[in-house]
Amino acid sequence: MPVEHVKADADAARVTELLQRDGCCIVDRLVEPAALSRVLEELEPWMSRTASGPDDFSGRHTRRIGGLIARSPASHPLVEHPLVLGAARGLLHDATSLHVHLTQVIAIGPGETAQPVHRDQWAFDFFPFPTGYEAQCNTIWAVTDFTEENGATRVIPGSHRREDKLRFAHEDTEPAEMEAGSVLLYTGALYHGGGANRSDSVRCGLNLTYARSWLRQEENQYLSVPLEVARTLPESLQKLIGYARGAYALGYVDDLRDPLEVLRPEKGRTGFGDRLLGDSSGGDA
Ligand SMILES: O=C(O)CCC(=O)C(=O)O
Ligand SMILES: [Fe+2]
Repeated sequence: MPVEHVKADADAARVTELLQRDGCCIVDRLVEPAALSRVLEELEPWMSRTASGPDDFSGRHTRRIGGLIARSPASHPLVEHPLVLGAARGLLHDATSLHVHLTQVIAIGPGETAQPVHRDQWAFDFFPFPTGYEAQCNTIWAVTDFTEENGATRVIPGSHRREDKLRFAHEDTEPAEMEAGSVLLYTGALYHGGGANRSDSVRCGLNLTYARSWLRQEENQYLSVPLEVARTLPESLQKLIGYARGAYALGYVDDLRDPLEVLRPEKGRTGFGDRLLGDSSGGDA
């Protein structure tokens, strides 16, 4: 079964519906490709000195560059893209809030072999989440075109409902082919993996993932984003990277202070429990 594509004017509820049904979907040309190449330009100082991965999972011909919130202001509108966040919140609707889980450019070089097929939620120490329960919502934005030949992400639509710890062969997977500017969304339970790159150019993707904010972040945002940079971010992004409680009492600072108060002391006490502050949606992060 190929991956379902929707147009850029699709609403978040439709994307959530597809994530629930298939575990993945592609939104075609959601942004101008230039919005993604700007991220690469900002990351150039780090890209050029980053080595490729040490093992088959990271990819021996693949370079991964993280810390995008601090290093790439151009990534911020993508991290906070309303359609993506709306779809992610729809998928994880019963969580008090969600937070950024990781930010990473994945540049798969020529000669790379296929990454082992996996579930991203295995990062949570292989905790066996019940079938149908999603812990995270992931995206890969196509910075370059994604083709079968250059290593488009391989996915198994519908596999988010399968048993845990299954092994799959290449023939079981489909390439998530898409034009630059498009985004693949997939759930934490979807089986997938980076594709082999048989072309002579680099396949570049921007992996931005979100998780229920009671889970530990894969990329430590408190240390990846220096405090002086975190202080300058818009409030919505501060909350989204972790300066908000993950539930009523989760992540408070010293005397039951909200983490946002550390970045924004001028706000005074923001209260204890977003839901008690007249925000019936449970906060915007
Ligand atoms: O780069 C890709 O297409 C997928 C990478 C991936 O799934 C991962 O590193 O967890
Ligand atoms: Fe993955």
